[in-house]
Formats: sequence, structure tokens, C-alpha cells
Amino acid sequence: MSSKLQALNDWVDQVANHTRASRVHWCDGSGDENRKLIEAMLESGDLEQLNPETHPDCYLHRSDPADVARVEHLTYVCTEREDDAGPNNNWMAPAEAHALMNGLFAGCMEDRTLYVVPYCMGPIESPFSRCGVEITDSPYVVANMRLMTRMGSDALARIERDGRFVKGLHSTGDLDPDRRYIVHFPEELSIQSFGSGYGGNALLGKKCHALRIASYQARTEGWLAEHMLIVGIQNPAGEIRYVAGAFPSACGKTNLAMLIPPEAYREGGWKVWTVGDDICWLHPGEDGRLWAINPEAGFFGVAPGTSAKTNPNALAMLDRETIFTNVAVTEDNRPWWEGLGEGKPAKDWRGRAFDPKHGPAAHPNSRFTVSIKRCPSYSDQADNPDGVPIDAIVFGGRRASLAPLVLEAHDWTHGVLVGAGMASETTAAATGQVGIVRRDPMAMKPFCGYHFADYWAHWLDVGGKLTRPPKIFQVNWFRRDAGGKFIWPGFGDNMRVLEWIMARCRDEADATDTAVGKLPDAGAINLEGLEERPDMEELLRIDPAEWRAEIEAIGKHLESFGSRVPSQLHETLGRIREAIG
Ligand code: GTP
Ligand code: SPV
Ligand code: MN
Repeated sequence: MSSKLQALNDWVDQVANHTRASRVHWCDGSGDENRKLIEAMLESGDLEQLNPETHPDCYLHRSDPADVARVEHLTYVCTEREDDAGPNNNWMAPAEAHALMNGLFAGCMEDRTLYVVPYCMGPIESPFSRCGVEITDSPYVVANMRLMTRMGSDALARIERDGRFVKGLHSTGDLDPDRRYIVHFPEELSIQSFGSGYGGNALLGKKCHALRIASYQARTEGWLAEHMLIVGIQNPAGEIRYVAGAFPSACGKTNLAMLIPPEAYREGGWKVWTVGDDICWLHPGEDGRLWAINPEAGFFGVAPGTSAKTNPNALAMLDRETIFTNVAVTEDNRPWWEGLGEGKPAKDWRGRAFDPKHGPAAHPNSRFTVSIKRCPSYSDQADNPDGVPIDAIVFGGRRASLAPLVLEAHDWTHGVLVGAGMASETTAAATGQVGIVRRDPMAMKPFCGYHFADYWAHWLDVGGKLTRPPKIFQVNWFRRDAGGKFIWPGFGDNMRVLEWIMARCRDEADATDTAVGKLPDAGAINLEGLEERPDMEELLRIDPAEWRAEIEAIGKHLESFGSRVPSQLHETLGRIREAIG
């Protein structure tokens, strides 16, 4: 097979020659093709079958133990001018990066099949969707891309119609961490990834295309590519309003995206619909509102902590047609992870007999891959080519102290400052130390394909085009008490905060103005049905001394991006500094 697009055929030929691939397979995305791939992976040991009685069509992949997370220190944005990549990215000159990658890819697919994977990010018929083709030598990547994107013949047909696509080249190489690079050429609309099979490094449609390349394109085209979930919140009157939320990796997007409201809310008629859990493309509409699509078609979710109590919707879809990566297994070969709340591990994520002295049974960044259509709260609007209109944007992070449960920005510019100043404790989603507070503007630190200062200017520009901009909020589910316990119950109970946010969007709830934003009045958050009343005073406390230090730190952080930082952000910060005294 080949395509009707000469440029695509030429590129595939050229890569096949350079990598000396032994076979070329064009993926059509069919069930039959998938079954054959799975069979081959079961034979090669890439996959293990899980218990077919309890988990039909579920498989376990154990990755190389040194290839379990994104590698931010080996991820590069290669623009002609270093300044365009910004201090937020590692940079390499394009010529140097091409020379390096050409060397690594030379002959790397000898004895391997080269898969051509056409994919579409977003509904096939949406004008907002963008296509790409990933060339990979990993059948695991093909099977995951089939769940995560609209992959195969339909995507190829659209690519042939459009005549343009993002070129992604991937090889697992020999998995040597010293020969591992994830490089992006935004000016060429291309990506090259070598030496890793892990999600964000290898499923190129996801972070590499839909965030790094897309954010760069979005800037020139007047839209935003964001690390955000999208949910629809249906109130007792039956109206559905949409919220987009940016939280850093492993900080709660998937959980918020498929939240089940507490019983009292459900009985009252509240319901939450899932549109997306990780990536959101936002377009200013002709009506002056911001419209969102989820470019993905599946979830690549964090397994640990997922239970019938914390996330019943996730658990309900993980018992069939799911690929698990680096989880543990029980004696009867069911998937298991810390926080699952039932069963016990027999083998750990590396396949060894479980022994607590080796650490957790499941890797802390173990994941599940599953189609979004399997989600019980899947929204029928997720396939709408026009997207959904956004009423509120929520920025969140893991902060043990300082950040209150919820805070409303004074206006769009203040909201952009709130996003730009975001900080969060690091997690296992990327290699490196866990639990360190770092600035992660808009949860895009690892994913923005250009200079952060230009990115914030672009946010302000987009806001300027909106006559009905979403309100912007900051939330923190992770504040801890003196004993280190989370004060807020989180998960389904986050609905209580969403209710206040939705009421604010309809101008129906009061708020107290403070220097750092608008806070709910005492008693404004509905606590009905909670077994234990959380310490709301502590959750909503603004400590002026702590905040003064934070404002200084945000000022330094903005300054580190130099003179390109929009002056409005410095001015807004200055006003807050004065107001807090
Ligand atoms: P990425 O897929 O890496 O982008 O992560 P994510 O933002 O989708 O995070 P996810 O929802 O998978 O949550 C990550 C971890 O945080 C899991 O272990 C969850 O159980 C936990 N978590 C999510 N929401 C809450 C919450 O409201 N409170 C608490 N305490 N933990 C939460
Ligand atoms: C994240 O790390 O933010 C993820 C997983 O969503 S990955 O696909 O690896 O980026
Ligand atoms: Mn993510």
C-alpha cells in the first residue's frame, strides 16, 4: 500500500532506506490489523495477556525499567533562533539536531517492521483538527496510537485531502538512555524521537504534536493548544456548561474529567460529562466565546490511586480493551496498583515476585490506555466538529500550603498572571526528583513549543478577541494539614467547588475580594453529605506573609523570561503587591 500523496510516499521511502527497515506496513486502523499486532506482541513478549475472564482483551506491557516516564532533560525544541524556543525549552540548532538524529536513525530498523501510522488529532470532520503521520518501529506504539487518536484509513483520506501533515519519526532504538532524544522542529512541522517507548516520548500525536508543535502553530493561527481537561457540567435545570482545566502531569486532570458528583448532587440532578482528560485546543468563536475540542480519542491515564471510590468511571472502563503499562498483577493475573483498594499483588511491575523491599508493586507512573468511548460519562459533544463553548478555565496544582481551595481571578489579564505564576510539586510523570515545588505555567512547562513570554502575550491577545471570555479560577485539592494529610477530600467532592465556580459564571454566588483574587464566602461551598467537615477556614486562608514571598518569587520567575514578558503581567503583579501591603 501507499498513499495518493506523493510527498508522503517519498518521505516513507526515504526513511525506509535510511533506517534500512526490513518491511513497511501502512496502518489502516482496522480491528483485524490490531488483532494481528496484538498476537505478534504476545508472541514476542512485548505484551502479556491479563485474565481473560475478568479482563477480556486487556494486556500488560512491561517497559524497560529505565524507560518509564517522559525525559524532559532530553527533550528539545529546535528553532532556527534560540530565542524563539525560550528559556523554558532545551534548544539545539536544527542542523545540529538533524545530524545527531540522522546518525541515530541510520540502519536502526534493520530486522524490524516500519509502521506508517496516519492519525487525525480531533474529529475527522472538524476544521480545527490537524493530522500527522508517525513512522515507528514499535507495534506497542501502533496499538496505543490506535486507542489515543483517530488512526488509520479515515485519517489518511483527510491527509490526502488536506495535502499537509506533521511528520513524526520514532524508533525505540536500543533503549539506551544515553542515546535517547525527543526533538521538535516546529518550523518544519516535524518531530523525531529515538530511544524510548514510553507514552509522552513515543506516542507522537500526544504531547509532541498536540502540544509542542500545535502550540507553535496555534500562535501564528490565533488559537491555543493547552494541557487541559474538558468537562461538561449538567445542572438540575438540565443545562450543560463546559469547563477546561490545566493541572500539571499527575495532578488530577483525568480524575476531574470523569468526576462522579456526590450522592446529594446526583439526586439533585447534577451530572458530569467527559469531553477530554489531557489536551484541549481552544479557538475564539465568531460569538466572542472560546470553543474547545479534545484532539485525542483515548486516555493514557495514571493507574495508581484509581479505585472504585476515587474514580469509579475509570475503573468501569478498565476491565476490557485496555493496555496496561508497568502495573503489577495479582495471583490470578488481574492488573493491580497501589490505591486500587482490592486484591493484592503477586508480581511487581518488573515481573518479579512482589517484595515490598523493592518499593511499590506498580510503578508510580504506571498507566492505562483505553478508548474514550468506553468511558461511562463520555459526552456526545466530544465528536462535535465545532467543539464546546467554555465558561470557566481552572488552573490547579499540588501545593501543600499557600494556595487556597479556590480563587477567582479579577479578569482575563489577572487570570493569565495566575496561570503564568502556577507552581506545583513534581510527580513521577517525568524522570527526576518527585515532590519539589517548581513553576509550571499553565501546566505547560514541559510542553510549550516556544518562548513562554511570547506564549503569555498570545494568551493576552486571544483574550482580547473574546467578548464573552471564560472566567479564570485557581484551585488546589492538595493543601495539607500539620500532620501532612490532605485537608480537602478531593475527587468526587471537587464537584462542590465546581458548583461554586459555575454559580460565579452565572453571577449567582457572592465572593470576597482580596488582593490575590476573589474567594468564596464562609459557607459558600456546599458541604452537605460530607461525613467530616474539612477545615474550610484553613483551606481558604490567605497568609499575607506567605503570599508576599510568593509574589516576589513570581516576579523573579517572570523576570527570568526577560524583556519579552508582556508589561501587563508585571503591572498586574505590581498592583497585587501594593494591595497586599
Ligand atoms: P497526566 O496524565 O500525567 O497528565 O495526569 P493527570 O493530571 O490526568 O492526573 P490524574 O487525574 O491521573 O491524577 C494523578 C494522581 O493524583 C492519581 O494518583 C490520583 O489518584 C490523584 N488525584 C487526582 N485527583 C485528586 C484529588 O482531588 N485529591 C487527591 N488527594 N488526589 C487526587
Ligand atoms: C503527562 O505526563 O502529562 C501525561 C503522560 O499525560 S505523557 O503522555 O507521558 O505525557
Ligand atoms: Mn498530561
